[in-house]
Amino acid sequence: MNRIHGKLALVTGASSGIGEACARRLAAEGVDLALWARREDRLARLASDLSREHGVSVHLRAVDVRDREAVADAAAALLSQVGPPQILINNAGLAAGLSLIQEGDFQDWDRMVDTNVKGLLNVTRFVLPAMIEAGPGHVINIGSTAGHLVYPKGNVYNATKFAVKALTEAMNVDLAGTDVRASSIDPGFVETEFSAVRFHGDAERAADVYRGLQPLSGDDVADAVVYAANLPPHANILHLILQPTAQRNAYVVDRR
Ligand code: NDP
Ligand code: 8X3
Repeated sequence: MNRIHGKLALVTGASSGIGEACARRLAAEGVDLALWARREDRLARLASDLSREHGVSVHLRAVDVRDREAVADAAAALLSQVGPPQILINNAGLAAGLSLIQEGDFQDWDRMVDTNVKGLLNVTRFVLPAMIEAGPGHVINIGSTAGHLVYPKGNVYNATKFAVKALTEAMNVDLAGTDVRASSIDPGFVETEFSAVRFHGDAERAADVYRGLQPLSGDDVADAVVYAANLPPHANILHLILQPTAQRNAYVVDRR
């Protein structure tokens, strides 16, 4: 049963990877879209594909979620031109670097905290009040297995994803008395641009992350997102951990 047809979903970080896959999967279910990311050319191509292939309406905006004023403007434009989304997918995020905490790079730390935590908060703060008023609604945060178990040199990235886990739980508590629910979908290794971004464009090092195993695809994660979004209003996934079968946990990775 399709319970999301005709709804509006705001997807942040829709220009690649998991966010793009969510946009494609949601459009296939007949969900109208608002797509945010910094690379507007990519959003424009995606929007034109999706409206042509699925007949959904797509509203796009170049937004850096770290820029609170830009997020406020984008949210105001969305709410006045299209209306409140019923589904908010807080996906924009990244890892920058992989180093011991005593050797960490301040710029990498700022990028991760400002995007994964403060960016998610910026978007949520400017969009959620209208979602609550319009209800029912669903906030789906993209967390990570990195938010359940730390790994060596993951330190600040781990901390941001532990924060996403905490914020998902906090949202659920604070949303009591409303018709909005909050979930996190928490993947392990997904082959996207994530590792190339983490290693500052070092493609060989990025490819090595997925060596000898079949990682998840963005589509695998999008399936989980749609499953959560499509649950009836009385049911909610709080956290859904989705790993490649070969990634038994952060430490036991079955590479063949
Ligand atoms: P990608 O690098 O492929 O996609 C990241 C997306 O986030 C891009 O669309 C990028 O768009 C957007 N983004 C990054 N920074 C900003 C910003 N400041 N403002 C707006 N948009 C931004 O990686 P993934 O698809 O893998 O990552 C998506 C989410 O999934 C992240 O939160 C990541 O932590 C999480 N995740 C990823 C896993 C993996 O193994 N790949 C596993 C678990 C979780 P643009 O550059 O155009 O702004
Ligand atoms: C991304 C998964 O294990 O590379 O969140 O941190 S991992």
